[in-house]
Amino acid sequence: MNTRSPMSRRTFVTGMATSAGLALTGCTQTEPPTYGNILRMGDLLTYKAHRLLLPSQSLAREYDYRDISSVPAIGTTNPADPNKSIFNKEYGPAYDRLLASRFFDWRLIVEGSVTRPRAFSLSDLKRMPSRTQITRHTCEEGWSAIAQWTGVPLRNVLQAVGTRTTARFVQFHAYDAYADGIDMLDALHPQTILAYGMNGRDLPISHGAPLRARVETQLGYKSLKFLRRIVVTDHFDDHGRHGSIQNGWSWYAGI
Ligand SMILES: Nc1nc2c(c(=O)[nH]1)N[C@H]1C(S)=C(S)[C@@H](COP(=O)(O)O)O[C@H]1N2
Ligand SMILES: [Mo]
Repeated sequence: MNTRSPMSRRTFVTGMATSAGLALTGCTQTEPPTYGNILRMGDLLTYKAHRLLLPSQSLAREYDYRDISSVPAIGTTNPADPNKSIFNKEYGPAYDRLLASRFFDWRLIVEGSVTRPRAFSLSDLKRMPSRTQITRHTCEEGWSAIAQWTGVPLRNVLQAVGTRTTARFVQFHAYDAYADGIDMLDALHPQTILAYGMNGRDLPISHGAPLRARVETQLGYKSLKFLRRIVVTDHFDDHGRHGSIQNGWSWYAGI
């Protein structure tokens, strides 16, 4: 009697992804994060499959000027507004003061697993190499929009502060109570930029002034607006109730 049931397609595919993931773990530095929660296994599989199947530096599609569309402003549109649900009591009022100085006193702190932690002014960042790209923003809510973004590649900023060899993640902290992170592969991706310009002008307040992340390889919620601080870490951190997982969104949202 044959006691072995035929392997279902799903078991097969899952098995493939899992062994591929294990193989990947063995050969690269960017081991996938551990969520410690079985419901998050799907994210883990997506992460492993993407990391295995997609060339790590393959570019997201870039568009032409005539493709530029209007872009709705979503989530926090001004961190100084106490009526917003993710208002931060400490940094909201600080943002209000920075607005008054037209971001002259604003600094981006970059620290953590780096050899030369530093605070960058907006003009420091504007003096660094820049990249301009016309890309499609895809929101988890189902809409997408195309805009032109100008900024400094995150990899140049990471070079300037000297990431340690143990560094594996880059965490973004904003002026609202929102924080999120990406792995080193996405952080070093040529299209991952810290944008201070949108459609040829200064980044508008509602879209994240003075500086926002553009992570073109993932869904829109990974592109944090209103950046305040970047922390390079050796370990995974999903930021609990300040992170995307509190919305039921996966930490990894590759597209
Ligand atoms: N700090 C911060 N960053 C954020 C958000 C937010 O509420 N606060 N919303 C996210 C979501 S869900 C999307 S779709 C985009 C929206 O960017 P936009 O307002 O420029 O369209 O920003 C992302 N980054
Ligand atoms: Mo979104």
